[in-house]
Amino acid sequence: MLGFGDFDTENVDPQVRTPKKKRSKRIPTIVVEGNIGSGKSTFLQYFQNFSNVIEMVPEPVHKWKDVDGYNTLDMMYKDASRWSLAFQSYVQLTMAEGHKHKAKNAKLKMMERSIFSARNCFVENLYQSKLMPEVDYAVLSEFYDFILQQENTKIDIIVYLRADPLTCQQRIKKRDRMEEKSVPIEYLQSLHDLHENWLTHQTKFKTPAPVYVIDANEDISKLSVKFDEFRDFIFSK
Ligand code: D5M
Ligand code: MG
Repeated sequence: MLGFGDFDTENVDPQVRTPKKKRSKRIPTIVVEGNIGSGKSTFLQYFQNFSNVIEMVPEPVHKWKDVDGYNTLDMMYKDASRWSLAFQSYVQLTMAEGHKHKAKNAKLKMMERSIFSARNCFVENLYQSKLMPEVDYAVLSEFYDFILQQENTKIDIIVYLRADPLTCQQRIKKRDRMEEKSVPIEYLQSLHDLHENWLTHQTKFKTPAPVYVIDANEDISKLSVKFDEFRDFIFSK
C-alpha cells in the first residue's frame, strides 16, 4: 500500500501541482423576489423575449417535487413541522446551485428567487411561527453562512414584485397547483410582512443588492408597462 510519503512531489511540474483555475468573468445577476403568486413567473416569461441577452434561472420547483421520488414541496405543505428541515436544506442546496450557475452566451443572468429569500423569508417564517425548532434553524443558519463564504453568491439588483396577500391568493387559486390547495391567507400575510421587513425596511436582514420595487397588484396587461420600464432601466446601464 502506498502512503502519501511514497510520492515524490519534488519533481512535479508546478503547473500540474497547482493548476491555475480559469476564471470566467462574473455576469451581472438580477434576482426576482416576491410572495407566492406575486407574478414572478410572468415577469420571467416577459424577459424570455430577450433570451439572446438574458439567461434565466427559474426557481427549481421541479427538483423540490422529485427528490429521489419524494415530493418534498408537498410534504412540507402537508406537515411543515416534520419536513421543513429536509425541504429547506434542499432548497438551500438548489439555490446555491442556481447562484453558481454560469450563464454561457448571455450578458445578464436572471434568477427567480434566491438563497437569500429562502433564508430571510421562508425559513424565518417557519422559525417565527414555531413550526421549525431552534436547533433546526441554527443548523440551517450555519449551513447558510458557510455557503455564502464558499460560493460566489454576489448579485447586482433585486426586483421586488410587491403584491397584496389577497391578490396573491387569487392568483394562486387561478394557477391551481396541487401542492398549494390549502395555502391560507395568514401564511401569505406572514410571508408578505417578511418580504417587506427585508426588502423595504431592512429591519433584521440587510439586502445584498439595491432593490427595484414594482407594484405588482395590477392586471398583467397593465403590468407589462412596468416591465417595459424595468427593461429600459437595465438595458440603459
Ligand atoms: O413558488 C413556488 C412554490 O414554492 C410556492 O408554493 C412557494 C414554494 N416555496 C418556494 N421557496 C420556498 C421555501 N424556501 N420554503 C417554502 N416554500 C417555498 P412561487 O412563489 O409560486 O414561484
Ligand atoms: Mg414561480
